[in-house]
Amino acid sequence: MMKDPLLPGTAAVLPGASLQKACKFLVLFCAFHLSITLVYYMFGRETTYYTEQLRYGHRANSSTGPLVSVLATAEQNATPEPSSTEPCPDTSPLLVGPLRIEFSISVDLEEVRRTNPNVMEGGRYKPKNCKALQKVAFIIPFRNRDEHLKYWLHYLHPILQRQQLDYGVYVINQDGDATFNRAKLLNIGYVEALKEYDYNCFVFSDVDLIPMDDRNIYKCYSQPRHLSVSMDKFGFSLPYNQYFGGVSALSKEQFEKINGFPNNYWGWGGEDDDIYNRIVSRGMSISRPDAVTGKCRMIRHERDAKNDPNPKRFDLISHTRQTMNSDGINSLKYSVTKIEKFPLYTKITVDVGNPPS
Ligand SMILES: [Mn+2]
Repeated sequence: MMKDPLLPGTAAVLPGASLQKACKFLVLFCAFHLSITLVYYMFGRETTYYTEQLRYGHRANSSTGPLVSVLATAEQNATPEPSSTEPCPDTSPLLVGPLRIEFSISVDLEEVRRTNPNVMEGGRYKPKNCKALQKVAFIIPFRNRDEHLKYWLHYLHPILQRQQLDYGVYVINQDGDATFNRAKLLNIGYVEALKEYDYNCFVFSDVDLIPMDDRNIYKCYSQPRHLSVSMDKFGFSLPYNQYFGGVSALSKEQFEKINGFPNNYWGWGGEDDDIYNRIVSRGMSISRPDAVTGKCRMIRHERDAKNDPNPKRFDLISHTRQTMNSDGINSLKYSVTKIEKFPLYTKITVDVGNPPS
């Protein structure tokens, strides 16, 4: 007959020695566990796991359990700043992917300023907890588009911070009402930004283009980068293979290699094709994000006054190779009318002159 071990008195059936052993083991295990917890509490803040978490923000909190969370708070209070000399990771852990972009909302710049407290005067930012991989100047050619600029600042500042860039925003405002000259304004932005800071990358962006995915990193690559590859205006595809308009990025070296951009394209069109020709003629190629990551929206608008299609553009584009050595950053002439530091951007008003009559 089997004995039921749960019946009273049946404990005696177990050998007394093994029960004692089991209890001893349990007590030892508890003591061991307690001491490990204590050791972690005292020295745990030194572990690399923990410093990683601090450096990259606190996204991991929910999955790491209460002990680490408590430590994180304690450590934050003890020392305000972890080292910022460590380079930022290749891929920012802060990216969120696809974004909802709409232009029906109204944007209040005071509110944008409040919600981006780490952006410094003139639209400057650098990550606090790591050293950014690139110093990027954003150059926006501009005239009378304050409404569009509001959207750009509203959407781009949070994106660029998540991309962990050391950056500055430069709005290059063409003074007067002569014919618009986009490429010349871009050249001026390059020169003026370099006077302020040691930028090594330049992103040239139209004021009315907003990326729809923050994985489209607004930085420089081993080849000149075309960033606005999938515009809603063109049915989310490239209008033609050589298209280099909208938003592009060139490193300082790449920009110097092509003598910057042309100064003699007055009015709408052609200057982006000239830039494309310059790049290809110097043996470089265009790098692009894929069509999904590269999606972006353009704010619908009427054609600006004094920016009619340039009738000379086709002739000019066909001679880029002959003209590019004498027309570019080495022949740039302009004067600065005014430099204004706003909380979210630097506005540089310039006189670019008039088209030849
Ligand atoms: Mn436009």
